[in-house]
Amino acid sequence: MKALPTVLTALALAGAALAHAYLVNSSPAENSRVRTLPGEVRLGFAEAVEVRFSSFKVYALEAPAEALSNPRRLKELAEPLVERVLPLRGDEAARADAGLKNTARTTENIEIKLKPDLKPGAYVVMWRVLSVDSHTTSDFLVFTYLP
Ligand SMILES: [Cu+2]
Repeated sequence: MKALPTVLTALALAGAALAHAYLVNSSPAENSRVRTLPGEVRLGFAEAVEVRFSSFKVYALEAPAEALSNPRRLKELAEPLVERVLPLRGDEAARADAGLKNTARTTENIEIKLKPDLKPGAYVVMWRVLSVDSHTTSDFLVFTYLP
């Protein structure tokens, strides 16, 4: 029975890790193809995020045509872009999004407006969120818009 406290500690730590604001759902879904561009991207997080201290962006992803049906390749292409542009400020003109619809200070459900008339291709939705438990989480997802 000596191992029990260790197991319980491990479970407690796992519970703390799970409390982070990780993504639980999105629309468009990760790696999905949409034929019609929605007006906004929706992200659902496991716990509420502090909207003002979080960052959400959508960027078009430069990708060769043959990569558009290859999620792994798109993810590889997206990684350096996310690293480069997620920390940027004042990059509104380069982005495919037009800011957040959200007005509440904290929420689990983020709505990112998309600019109208976006071109077909791959898009990266990226975020760095501060959750209400004070943890920061960063991630991204890719979807393709191919009418
Ligand atoms: Cu957390």
